[in-house]
Amino acid sequence: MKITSAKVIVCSPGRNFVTLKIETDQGLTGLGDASLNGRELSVASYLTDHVIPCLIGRDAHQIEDIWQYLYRGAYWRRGPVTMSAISAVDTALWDLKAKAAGLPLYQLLGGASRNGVMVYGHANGRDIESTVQEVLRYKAMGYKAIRAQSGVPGLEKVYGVGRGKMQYEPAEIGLPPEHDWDTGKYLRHTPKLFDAVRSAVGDDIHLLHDVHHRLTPIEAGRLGKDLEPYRLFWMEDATPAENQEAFRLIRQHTTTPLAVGEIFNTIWDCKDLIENQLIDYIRTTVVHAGGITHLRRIADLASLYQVRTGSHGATDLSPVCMGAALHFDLWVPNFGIQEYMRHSDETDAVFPHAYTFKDGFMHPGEVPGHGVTIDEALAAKYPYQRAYLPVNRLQHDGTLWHW
Ligand code: EZ4
Ligand code: CO
Repeated sequence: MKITSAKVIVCSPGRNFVTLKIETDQGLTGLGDASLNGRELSVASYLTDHVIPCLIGRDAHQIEDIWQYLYRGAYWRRGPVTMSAISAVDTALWDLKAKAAGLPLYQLLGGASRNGVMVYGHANGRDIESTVQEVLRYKAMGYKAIRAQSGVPGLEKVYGVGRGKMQYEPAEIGLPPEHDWDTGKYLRHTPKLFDAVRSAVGDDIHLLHDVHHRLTPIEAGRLGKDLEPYRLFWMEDATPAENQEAFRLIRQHTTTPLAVGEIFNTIWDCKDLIENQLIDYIRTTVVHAGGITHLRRIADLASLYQVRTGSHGATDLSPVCMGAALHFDLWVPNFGIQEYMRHSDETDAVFPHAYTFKDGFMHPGEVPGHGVTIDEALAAKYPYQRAYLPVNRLQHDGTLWHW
């Protein structure tokens, strides 16, 4: 099965997505997601200008060889732009191989290990009361696991809390918006939030929280300890992880399970965290960590240390990534949970898909391939719009902080 052509489709049905489409001499096409929030056009250029010319004429069945060729062959290894591009190629090739075999992708990985994929949804509110209401709304929709984020008194904008009734979407059109931050206010508020949420929702629902890199390791240790009575499923991105060793300090102070990895792009970002058992869940994704091929490698390393998967699944990862991720999740032996932030109706219309949600679980469907396609004519009606994630500054003196 020879690769005859490939192209990049950039569209913005509510938000920006980068999609790679590979065509073969068998008449089959494969799709891969290459979306990188706020840096979409860099990945599009990386693919169009540097990767696609190297793909033409290759055997689409040689997924591993093409992966190694793009990783080692670039000389400049790793990084989010490179790895998102490799991810897109890898995902499209798995899609093709599964279509050629006439099987849903999860069957090629080794078949289903479970009946469905437990996902968690996002409950966000301006204050504790509205967040509690959102958590109860998600519970009523059938979710077994819910992430709770609330506004913090005295802070204008906080990660996870949208404007008005709109669906939460962190990237905003134009140049990066600026948010304010105060660690003390957040640390005093968050245990109160989970005290209210846990007593309202009962013991049977898994609760999660995303710190979004805001804390120092010792502050994260303090928060983890304060949240222990509420039995969280995990505390996510408690501190930036460039220094993997930082998690040792958090670990020494709390039994709240730790999750990290949504911005990681290779196994090397995860290695020390996993081998030293400093985390409980690894959140690397199909689109940013080298596709199915590399995610499988990370999950196998993690399985040696009882670290489970919990892939990132925000709306800036396209339905193509979500479809591929669900096949991976249905198979991977050390599965933990999958994040699921619902896409807008416009996005779902541009990317018709076989995956479904029912009673808190998702299933990738039984269509050959990963089960996600693109309506190119509709996609063309939504051109790229410059949009960026916010930056954060400390409220008291304007120092640039982690967002
Ligand atoms: O801010 O995907 O767990 N989910 C998250 C996301 C990230 C965005 C960044 O592009 O942290 O909402
Ligand atoms: Co996150």
